[in-house]
Amino acid sequence: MRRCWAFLLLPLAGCGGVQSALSPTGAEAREIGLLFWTSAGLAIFVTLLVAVLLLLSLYGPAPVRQRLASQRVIVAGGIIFPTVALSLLLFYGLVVMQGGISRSAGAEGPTITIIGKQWWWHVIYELPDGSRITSANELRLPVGRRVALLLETDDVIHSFWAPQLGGKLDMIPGRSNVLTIQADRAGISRAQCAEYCGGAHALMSMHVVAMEAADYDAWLAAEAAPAAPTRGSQAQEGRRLFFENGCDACHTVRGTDAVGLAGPDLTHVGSRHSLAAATLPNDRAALASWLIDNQHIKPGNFMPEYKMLDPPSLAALATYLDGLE
Ligand code: HEC
Ligand SMILES: [Cu+2]
Repeated sequence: MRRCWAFLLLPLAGCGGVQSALSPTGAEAREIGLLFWTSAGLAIFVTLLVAVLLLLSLYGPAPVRQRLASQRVIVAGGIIFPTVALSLLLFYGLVVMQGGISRSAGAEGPTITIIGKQWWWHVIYELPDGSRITSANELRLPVGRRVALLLETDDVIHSFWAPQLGGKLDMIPGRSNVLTIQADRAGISRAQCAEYCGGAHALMSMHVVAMEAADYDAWLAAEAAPAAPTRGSQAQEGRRLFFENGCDACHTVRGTDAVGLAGPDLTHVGSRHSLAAATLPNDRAALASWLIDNQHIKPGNFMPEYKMLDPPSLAALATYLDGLE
């Protein structure tokens, strides 16, 4: 019987890991974590205090009960204490918020624009020299550098939330909201769209990869380069099928004739940690299943299925895409 209680602890399993505000890996998230624990601590203290006072006023000795019934206790405990405690908490919350706003002033490059799309992320890195590098469905950050994220949308309201790194901020049509974050250590965490944005909203996630500054600069230079040359006959066949099937109407592969904009940039798709906004792992098998079965994998998404592709064609396309590193 007693073991049943263990089930009550199950939800706690969701509190650790790559998408948890309770295990911060960035300055912003650390402050929010402290605010959370302070509020939670205060709430627990008040709950216990009220419980004890309630028990005393019901079952305590007569003199104690009489004291608790006095007007002074009611005014002090029922009006003054909550007013002071909640005002202090509000003030603390505002200070944390203001800290987040003023931090954006000291942001170092690159400025990263993230545009929410139904149901993926368009990511643009802007270098100090003004050049722009287009990518998708993965955010990479340099450890120890303060980075300003410009959060925008092309369609409906989305919300960017990488809980280990900072608070969430909405992406609102016609606006560019600035969120400044800084990763403390290298590693992969996870972001999630946090505002219901239509059918596949729950499958609109993204890996956030924090890299040591030197690795980051090397990665950014590689990301800026056009697609790797297509090597091997199978990959070349895949590339031919890519254009024959009209994939280029929606996807860009820099360095080729594919300049479509309706879907994610695929120039370096092979080097990402996941596919379709962290819906699938990124390997050849997953690429092939995405092409023929994406409406089952991510219902309602805006890419058509290519059920007519035979296994050799699928394998060729997957090899081509996998090679775009
Ligand atoms: C009508 C436009 C359209 C066409 C045509 C199209 N796609 Fe897509 N594709 C999309 C959209 C939109 C997404 C994003 C889906 C999502 O995650 O919500 C996508 C996602 C993808 C992804 C995952 C990208 C990532 O960042 O994880 C791959 C790979 C891909 N498409 C390959 C192809 C290939 C290969 C073809 C041709 C056989 C093709 N697409 C044809 C619109 C299209
Ligand atoms: Cu969304």
